[in-house]
Amino acid sequence: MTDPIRLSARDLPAGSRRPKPGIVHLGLGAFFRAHVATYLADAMAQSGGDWGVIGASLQSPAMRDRLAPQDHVYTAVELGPDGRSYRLMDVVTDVLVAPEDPACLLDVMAAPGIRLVSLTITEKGYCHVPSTGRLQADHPDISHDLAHPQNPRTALGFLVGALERRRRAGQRPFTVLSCDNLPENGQVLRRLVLEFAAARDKALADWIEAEARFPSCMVDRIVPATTKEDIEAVCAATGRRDLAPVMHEPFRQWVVEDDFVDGARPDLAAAGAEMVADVTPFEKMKLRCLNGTHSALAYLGYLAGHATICDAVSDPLFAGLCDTLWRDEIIPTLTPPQGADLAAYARALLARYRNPAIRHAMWQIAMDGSRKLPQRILDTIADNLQAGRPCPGLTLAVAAWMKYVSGRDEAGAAIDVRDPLADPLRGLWQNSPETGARVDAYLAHRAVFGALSDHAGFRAALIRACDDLETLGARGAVERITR
Ligand code: CS2
Repeated sequence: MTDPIRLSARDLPAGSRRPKPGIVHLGLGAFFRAHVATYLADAMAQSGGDWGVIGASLQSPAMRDRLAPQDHVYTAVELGPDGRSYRLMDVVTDVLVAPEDPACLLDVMAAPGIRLVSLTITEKGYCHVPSTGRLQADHPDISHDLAHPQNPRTALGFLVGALERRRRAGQRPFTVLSCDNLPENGQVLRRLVLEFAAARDKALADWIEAEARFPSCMVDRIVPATTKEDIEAVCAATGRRDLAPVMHEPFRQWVVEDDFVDGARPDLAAAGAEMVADVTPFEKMKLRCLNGTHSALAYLGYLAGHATICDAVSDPLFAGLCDTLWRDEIIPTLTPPQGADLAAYARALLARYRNPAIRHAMWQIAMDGSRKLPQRILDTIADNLQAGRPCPGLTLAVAAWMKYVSGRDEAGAAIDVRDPLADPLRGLWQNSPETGARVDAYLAHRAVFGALSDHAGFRAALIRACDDLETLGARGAVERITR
């Protein structure tokens, strides 16, 4: 059998015109390529504009090595409950690998044609303290970047370095658009950039504060990690070898604050994005209803033996857990966006989770929990405590995270924990003499728990949840919650 031909720009429809670059995107992961990139492609198809993307990987050459040989073209595979569809994506025009040539990336970001720098660098990429949103000043890469501004490693170092070059050249700044799952992601990033810039040059920080824009946005699309089997299946279906396909659900949503430097942006509304004045109600609804139950299912479902979200919600016990969390512990903390029906939103989420074509692995959602829990679960717990509302389900999810990151499951088998705090948290569950000491050992991580570290009521509830988890197991503890 002949080897399949490698995907390339030759496979694009006749007459396709690759857009000139207008955007640098930091963090060329699957989510960007399956969500933001599809909106950009649709916006340009509807309204034109040179909003091509120069992607930049801040750590690894892997994505560049996969995309460059195929002219940065890749396949976006929509996995519907009733079948698949394939779309060739051509908005990425180049990929840089920052560690190979940081100065080159700084030059590209400072180029006048770049009017937008967007980011999907995951929660840990912000080098911030999750509970306060402040810069993690003792982060080794932050210390390095402050000392070596022409040779940065972090997104903050590149953003401030490029803005400094633009200021020196008398150019307008670019808009900075965080597309990560953080509450008020634009404002969090703005504060971090200003804090970092002020540590270098107060006048630069003042210019950025006055002239740059950092709109917040809410992004939503379930994008499971691409597997080797996915690559082979795409090859069989399309007759082309694509080493960088992305798999995604049909649903997508993008709600963006319309606050761009000189109004310069792609026509995202033409692509179906919602341009708003305040994204807060949308992001809180999504982070708590979707990401909060995602994390609860990931830890409790994994401990109960489920490998994917779909497997877990096919189990009536865990579908019932989601309903209980939405009804009793999450929706009561929300002010819905105007016209939104939160019960209907939750039902739609459960239908999305049930999509049998999406194999969304628990490990993918469970990773980096110390950076995800604050905005997904702990803030919701804090609001419930403030309102005097018990939240045993979310507290049990925290207990399950504690057990998960200890590195051992209920049978004592090792768990491949991927988390910035994996080392200090490993074994914490097993090594504590009794539950109170165990809980205190975790609550000592104030960067995760913030003010909850000192909340007696939360501590008592967490002790009860850990005891249930230890004596009843995840299934038994969930049964007690959802009875
Ligand atoms: C998931 C998110 O991996 C995770 O943590 O909860 O990537 C989730 O799939 C997206 O936020 C959905 O929009």
